[in-house]
Amino acid sequence: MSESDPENSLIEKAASLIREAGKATALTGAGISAESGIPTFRGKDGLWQKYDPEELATESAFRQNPERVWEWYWFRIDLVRKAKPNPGHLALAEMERLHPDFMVMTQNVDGLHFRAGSRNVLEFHGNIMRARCTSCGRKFDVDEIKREKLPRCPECGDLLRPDVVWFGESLDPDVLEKADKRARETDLLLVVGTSLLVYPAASIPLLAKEREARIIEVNLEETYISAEADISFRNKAGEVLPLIAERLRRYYENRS
Ligand code: BV8
Ligand code: ZN
Repeated sequence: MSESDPENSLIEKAASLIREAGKATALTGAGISAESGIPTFRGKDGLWQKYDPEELATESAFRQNPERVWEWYWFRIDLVRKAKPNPGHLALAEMERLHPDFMVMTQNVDGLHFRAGSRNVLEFHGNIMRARCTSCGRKFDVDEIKREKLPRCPECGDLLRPDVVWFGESLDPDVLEKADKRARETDLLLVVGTSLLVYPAASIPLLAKEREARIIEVNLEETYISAEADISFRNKAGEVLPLIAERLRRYYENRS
C-alpha cells in the first residue's frame, strides 16, 4: 500500500478503540524516532547499514574492542542530544494525559518519550544517555562523564559501558515481568514503528492477542502483526498519532 493520507474513518475508529480500552498500551520502536532524525536499525539509511549492531551492540564486541563500541555510542549519543521529540512522541504523551490508564513500552534507548512528556514509560533496552560501571555497577548520566575513548568510573576508576541491553544479554527481570503482565492485561495495544524482529519485545503483540486485545499498528511496512491488527496504518507515526490524539481529545472534551 502506498503512503496516502490516513482515512478519517480509521482515525475515528482508532480513537474510539483507545477510548473504550480500560488499559491502553503503546509498544514503540526505532520508527517513532525516525522523524526526530535518529536512524532506524533496519531502514535504508539505518544504523545496521553503516555499522552492524549485532556485531557492535554485544558484550563480546565490547570486550574485544571497547574503543570501537564507545565510538559508535558517542556518535549515537550526539544524535540523541541534538534530536527533539517529534509529533509522534508528543501525541503519545497527550494520550497518557487523556486516558486513565495508558502506558508506553519502548524498545528505544533515546529517552525521547520522557522528553516528550510521557511518564508511564517502560524502557526495555535501557537508555543510551546513561553509562554503567562494569565493576561497581554505579550509573551515571553521560553528561556527567568525560567524553573519553574509554570512559572511566568516577567512583572506582574501572571501565564504564553504555547502560543499554546488548544482544545476548537478558533484559532487567523487573522490566520483563512488568512488560509481560501489562501485555496480558492490556485491552488495546498500539504498535508503532517497530519491525518486531527483536525478542522478547517482539512477542508482546502475541501476548496481547492471546487475550483478544485490540491491536492498532502504525508502520510504513508490513510486520508479522499487520494481518492480525484491527487497524494497520501504512503511514508515518508523526502524521497518524497526532490525528488520533486530537480525535481522542475531542471525545473526552465532549464527554465532560
Ligand atoms: C535476550 C539496545 C535472553 C542496544 C537493542 C543469539 C544469542 C543471544 C540472543 C539471541 C540470539 N538470537 C536471537 C536472540 C535473541 C535476540 C534477538 O531477538 N535477536 C534478533 C535480531 C533475532 N534478543 C536478545 O538478545 C535480547 N536478549 O533475548 O536475552 C537471552 C540471553 C542469552 C542468550 C539467548 C537469549 C536483547 C535484545 C536487545 C538488543 N538491544 N537495543 C542499542 O540500541 O544500542 S535492540 C535494538 O534493535 C533496538 O533497541 C530495537 O529494539 C531493535 C530495533 O528494532 P526496531 O525498534 O523494530 O527498529 P527497526 O529499525 O528494526 O524497525 C523500524 C520500523 O519502523 C520499521 O518497521 C519501519 O518500517 C518503521 N518506520 C520507519 N520510519 C517510520 C516507521 N514507522 C512509522 N513511522 C515512521 N516515520
Ligand atoms: Zn565503578
